[in-house]
Amino acid sequence: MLSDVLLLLLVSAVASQIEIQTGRRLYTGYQVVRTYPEGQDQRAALLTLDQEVDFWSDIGPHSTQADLMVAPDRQEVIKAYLQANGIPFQVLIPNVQREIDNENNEEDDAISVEQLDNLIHLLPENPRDKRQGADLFSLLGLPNLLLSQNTRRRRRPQDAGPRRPRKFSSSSIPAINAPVSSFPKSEKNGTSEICSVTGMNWKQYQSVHTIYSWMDCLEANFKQKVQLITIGKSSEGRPLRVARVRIGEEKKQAIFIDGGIHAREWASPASVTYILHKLVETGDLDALLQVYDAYILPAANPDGYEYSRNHDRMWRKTRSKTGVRNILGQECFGVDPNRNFGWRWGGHGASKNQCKETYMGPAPFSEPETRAIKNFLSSGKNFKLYLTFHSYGQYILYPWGFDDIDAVDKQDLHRVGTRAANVLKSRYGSSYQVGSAAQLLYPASGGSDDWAKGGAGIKYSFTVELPDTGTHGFILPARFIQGVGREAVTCLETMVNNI
Ligand code: 0X9
Ligand code: ZN
Repeated sequence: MLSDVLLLLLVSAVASQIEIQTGRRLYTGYQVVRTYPEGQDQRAALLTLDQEVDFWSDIGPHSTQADLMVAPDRQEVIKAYLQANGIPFQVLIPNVQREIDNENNEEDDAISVEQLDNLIHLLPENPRDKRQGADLFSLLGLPNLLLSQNTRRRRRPQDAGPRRPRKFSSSSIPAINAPVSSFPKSEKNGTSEICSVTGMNWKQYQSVHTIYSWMDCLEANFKQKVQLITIGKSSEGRPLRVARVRIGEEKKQAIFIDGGIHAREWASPASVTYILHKLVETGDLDALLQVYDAYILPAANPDGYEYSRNHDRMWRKTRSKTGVRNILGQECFGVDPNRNFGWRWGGHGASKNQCKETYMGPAPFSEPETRAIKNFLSSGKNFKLYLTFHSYGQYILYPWGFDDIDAVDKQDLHRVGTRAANVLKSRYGSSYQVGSAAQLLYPASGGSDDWAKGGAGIKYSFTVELPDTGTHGFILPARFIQGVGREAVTCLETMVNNI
């Protein structure tokens, strides 16, 4: 009976809407629904929706919330299914396409971290505080109008008088409650102006082309500090480019940071380039560079990122060919890079199905992107910290991710993660949860963090899930980039000071 219903749901699934002129996939009327499963039966009930919805967050054996993106013509039946199974839910995003359309608008004012925080705190922060939002909207399936209205950014009134002149502190770390200004065209030391000719800025999300032009410019203009290294090529032939940032001649112990492993998590490359900007152009992180060489890979999955920019905003994987078609006859591309690393590869949370978002690939390191990172991390550089930025959820995660097993030095990892979370809280008011990936999120094998620790032997290995906690999810409006970038910088600095 259940399988009949599922088959019916499956067969009636519509082909996605495509904007013919641009070849872009549209998400008009798609909703993101946050569900709050209680117990194994409800989690199992959610997992059967696998063919029907796109899970924005995975479900583990202890998950108490999961976000699902649901196509317009499935919403009624999915909500009825949730109700029938007693699973509380609320609509987080009523129209995904509207978020996409507004995401990359350049605005005059960057939003302050305090404003960001106010928005974020409209939602329950702790996934275990599931009653907060759920009771209001759950079983009736009412759209969350309150949230969607309150989280719209208010425009500055026309008659609000002259703007205050913009200021920019030479420090990357604004004082608590200090007004946070937008990113200026030129900084006091004038250095950032040199490479802004490439079109790089943190008011908008940038293409791989712009990011790479800017990196070229950094290398050309900061010869003493920056050297670019191409560590490999993506499936579609894009170079995978690492910036080495070093002060002085002598080789030091090192840190490695990557962004953009998952294509649709745009906050990640934006924040990692922001870190690179702070390392190179402002001198704000020179203290760090007295002790460490920094290796920065801002676009770890450039094919996926470009595909997400140009064709399907919600693309997650790489773009390699699998040679397999789905039941609708469409070719299934790509491997989840964060299921393709070779530490306990192929275990929990990784799919063997080529058409799934968490496809682990035909073999560990089958993807040129993951292979390049592996080879680089194994190249004898004395790495002390591996830091990979993802979004969303505001988590600081450490190994192990493949299973609910404590790392032998879990206490050390937890101490460093907690320190970073505490500083983020006191400086910006932002809440990050800290824990092992498998315990706090869900078990998922083949992650880069597990391989950095297990395979490359880097003791301090972290995955940071950047903001927000679900208001916008993956589609974080560009006005938040600088606030989130500052949080990424603070996270890095605090970790480095505590390892
Ligand atoms: O599932 C993932 O790969 C990461 N979450 S995301 O929403 N960005 O996709 C978390 C990875 C945590 N680390 C491991 N499971 N090893
Ligand atoms: Zn991710």
